[in-house]
Amino acid sequence: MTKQLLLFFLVISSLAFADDGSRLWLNYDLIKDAKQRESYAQLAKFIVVSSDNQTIKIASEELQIGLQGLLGKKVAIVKTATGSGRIVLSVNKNAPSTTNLSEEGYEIYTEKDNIVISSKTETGVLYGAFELLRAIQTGKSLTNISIASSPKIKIRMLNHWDNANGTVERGYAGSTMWKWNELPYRIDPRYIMYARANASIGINATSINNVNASSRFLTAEYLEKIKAVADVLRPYGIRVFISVNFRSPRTLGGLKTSDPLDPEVRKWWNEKTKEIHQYIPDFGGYLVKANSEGEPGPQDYGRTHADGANMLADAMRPFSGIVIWRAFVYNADPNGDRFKEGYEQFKPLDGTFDPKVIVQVKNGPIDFMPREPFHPMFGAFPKTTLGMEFQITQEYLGQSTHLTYLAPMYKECLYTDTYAKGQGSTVAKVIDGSLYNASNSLMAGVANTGSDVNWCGHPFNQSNWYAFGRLAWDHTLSSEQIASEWIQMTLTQSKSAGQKITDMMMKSHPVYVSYTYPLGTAHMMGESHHYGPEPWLAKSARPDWTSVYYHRADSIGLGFDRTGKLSNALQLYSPEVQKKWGNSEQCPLDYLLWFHHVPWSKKLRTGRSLWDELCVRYYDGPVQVKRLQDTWETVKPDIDTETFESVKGRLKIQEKEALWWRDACVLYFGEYSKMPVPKPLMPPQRTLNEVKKLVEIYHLR
Ligand code: GCW
Repeated sequence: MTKQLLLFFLVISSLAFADDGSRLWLNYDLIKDAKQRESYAQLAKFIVVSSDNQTIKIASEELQIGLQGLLGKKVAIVKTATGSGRIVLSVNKNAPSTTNLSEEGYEIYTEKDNIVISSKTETGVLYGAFELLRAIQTGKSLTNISIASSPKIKIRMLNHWDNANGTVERGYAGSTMWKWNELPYRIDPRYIMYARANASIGINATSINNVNASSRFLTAEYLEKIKAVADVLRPYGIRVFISVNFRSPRTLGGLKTSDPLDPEVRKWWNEKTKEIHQYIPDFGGYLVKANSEGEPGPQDYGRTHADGANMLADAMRPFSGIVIWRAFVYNADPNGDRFKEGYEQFKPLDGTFDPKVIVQVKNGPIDFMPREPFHPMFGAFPKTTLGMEFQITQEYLGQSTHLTYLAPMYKECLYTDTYAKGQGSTVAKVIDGSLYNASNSLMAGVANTGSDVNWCGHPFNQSNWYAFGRLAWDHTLSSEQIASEWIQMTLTQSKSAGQKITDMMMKSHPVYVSYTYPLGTAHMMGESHHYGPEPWLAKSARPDWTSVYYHRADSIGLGFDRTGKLSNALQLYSPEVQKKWGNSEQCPLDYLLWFHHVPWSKKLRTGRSLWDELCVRYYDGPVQVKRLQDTWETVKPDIDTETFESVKGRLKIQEKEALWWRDACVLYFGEYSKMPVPKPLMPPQRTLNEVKKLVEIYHLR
């Protein structure tokens, strides 16, 4: 064989086996260990279903596809079977096994060499089927398996920021996955993959369009399209929501106003809501961004957020859906503090929202920064149901090129104590409804899906979708466990490689923060595209869209004093939190500059001055990225070639850009501190102007 021919065959065979990432964590690759395969096969001879319900059919077929892949053999779906090795799917409201389960909860147990998946609902059985597959994918023993699980949060939701024109706001994985031009006539098979992936992690709601919403989504033409999507997602337990533009009564209905107290406007929404239900009988409800970043809202008519939300809740009254009203609002006040805006605008409204309304609050008070203190609204609104909004898409977190695993960041927020009702009043308890006995609960994640073959751009970005869903189901799961599950289901069956990759993932968020926003700095990214460093940004359409507004660097020091002199934002928190963060000597270093303006030469508890500590962290970031690269090299034999190369290339970009962040910030802040980069660190090899030029390229038209 000639060399060329050999090369050709090599390329072809590697393509044939290449993993393009399209199957996400449901790749169901054959279990390599034959013994283990055989032991599972003994317990999986038949899938027994006695109902022809569509969701149960989906559950049984998923088990069949999964087992076929994992065990390499076809397991028959039957109505009855005798003997051992049956996997029985059972929906039974009154079975003793389901008594302590919520509607969507499930139990998996063994009964005489058979495995039973039992739930009060079909969707619960589907979740149980995925759990059983996950147990096999992650190599768990099924002998005497006994799992009972109910979701901690009721609405576990993805928010798509997808536009009618096919783009995705803050999307880094191609264009929208919704083919608006083809719907309702063609159903892209990816919708089914999307539904399976979501159901596998318990996501049960999705808002399909951008919160910067076009009224188009409420036209009959689009409702037909959305209906087609809802019909696909329904049997997977997923309800569809629509983001609405508050001005729709004017733009779409031809009314003179969209004032929420105007009877004509109310009538318009009532009728529109009825009309939507003709297409989508189980419509989830509305998601609204109002009076925020130029979007219309009730304040345009001198009304409050509650007036707006309650009007929509009224329209939803005859139906089971709800209204999700976002608290992401802020005005451009150069002398104010954006940190306080959401809290201050909503606080007087606590107790005035309709029970059908959930107020959706971003995890932090500014805007999905790589590290933010928890939003002060959590714990301060006993009479309002607050939902959590996390961002899965990595707007400020390296988009599609930096490896950043977000479960630790989500958990850091969820497990911070608000002290609202004494010690142990964590954000998680506010969100899951247990702190205030709320009847509803919500965790939403801004989706990172797109038209890319692998859905999410960076292969590791899939893990953030996965982690979000797992935590929305059960926020007590550890970040390590979630990472390790995802790796085994997606990347490799090798235990040692899995351990190394878990380690990489667990380090990735702190590493990212280290070279971008150490010590509690925030919002210093490039204007509008939000990528790369631009700490010198001083002019923008709004003062609170600049960088200098946030870092407040001057000849004395760095950081935003929120203890009272410049802003009293700290007072929005309970006294215990104020005590923890309000004293610059005790404030955790990760949050320090969120709350304090610290002199450059001030000695921190690390023994270094602020300036030295800042430099040490900026310099450590790129070094750690190199370590990630080194570790990645060692797992090469255990990873699919295409995935391996894709991550390897991205880690190279990440290193280059970590150095870019480091040099930009160290050179820029050095102009204020007037202090040298501490030895043995080497000062940057380029000038501030050279780094600024790199950023200018981004703004060239
Ligand atoms: O994070 C910011 C984004 C905007 C986004 C806004 C929001 C949808 O830069 O693109 O708009 O937040 O959450 O409403």
